[in-house]
Amino acid sequence: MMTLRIAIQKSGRLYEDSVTLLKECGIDLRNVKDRLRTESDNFPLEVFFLRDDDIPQYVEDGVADIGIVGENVLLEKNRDVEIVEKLGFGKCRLSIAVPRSMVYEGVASLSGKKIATSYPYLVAGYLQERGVKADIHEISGSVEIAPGIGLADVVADLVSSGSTLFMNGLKEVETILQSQSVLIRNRNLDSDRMELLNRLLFRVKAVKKAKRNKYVLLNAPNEKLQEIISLLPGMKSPTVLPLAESGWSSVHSVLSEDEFWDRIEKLKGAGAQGILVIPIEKMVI
Ligand code: PRT
Ligand code: ZN
Repeated sequence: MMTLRIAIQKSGRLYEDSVTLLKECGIDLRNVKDRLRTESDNFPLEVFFLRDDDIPQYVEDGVADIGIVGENVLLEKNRDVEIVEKLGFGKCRLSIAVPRSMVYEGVASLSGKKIATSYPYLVAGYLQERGVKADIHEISGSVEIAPGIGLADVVADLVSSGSTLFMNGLKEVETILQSQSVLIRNRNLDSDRMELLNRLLFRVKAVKKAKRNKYVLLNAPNEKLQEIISLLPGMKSPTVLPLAESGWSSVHSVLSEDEFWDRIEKLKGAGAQGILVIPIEKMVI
């Protein structure tokens, strides 16, 4: 039978979120603990567990049809694959950081410096675009300690909270790239596999959308109903049901994360009471 083959990280920062996403898409995986390969009982999906660095090449070569990987790794490897969807997890940035004591006056200050990084291709491109000549020194891990042990003057490394840089006496001075995990695909999928990918993608989008939205229930005095409804966009329009107590209605709707608090405050101000907020598991519109 035709299956779609997906490559995900074997262990590391993207592993849990990748497996969770598949689960939320209703795809059950067997023997995840073996972490070599597995398949699903209820969706024609075969999963390969790999080092993240190898995923772009496997997908380009068609050994896997699709994959989940950080944009940082994808762009560094410079493989010819297509980004299908941004997944919203594994967010970080690739930044240049210099010792706190160093006087930094823009990228020109990097001229002639020795830069330690695991992203030589991206760093070289960044510097070249800005006409800066520096000496890139590729190392595979613990980049942040390089200046401290005299291996390099500055670093280019992934940052999320910034605490690793801080603890190593470094300050972030330039952002080369903002990154998150993405779903990628081989450029030459046949129509059967494209169809499976589209089924998977439909579910991924429903899960992503649900995460960005909340289900809201509240009680409204009938004389305030119009004002309250105008504050709730909903998917089409809010549901309004009479309460047992006369003069009151129950209003149900959906609110997106970015406008959530603002709307809740306005709803309270308009006379809404007993506001309940409930997470949404899937959202198909
Ligand atoms: O074994 P394999 O090769 O598969 O894994 P790996 O060791 O190469 O990668 P892994 O698991 O560390 O990271 C996988 C992916 O997670 C990265 O390619 C990024 O896309 C994403 N990601 C998100 C991060 C971070 N956030 C992150 N903070 N990857 C690494 N870091 C490291 C960073 O290098 C630094 O050492 O965390 C430290 C900084 O964190 P803060 O919070 O102190 O700033
Ligand atoms: Zn890696």
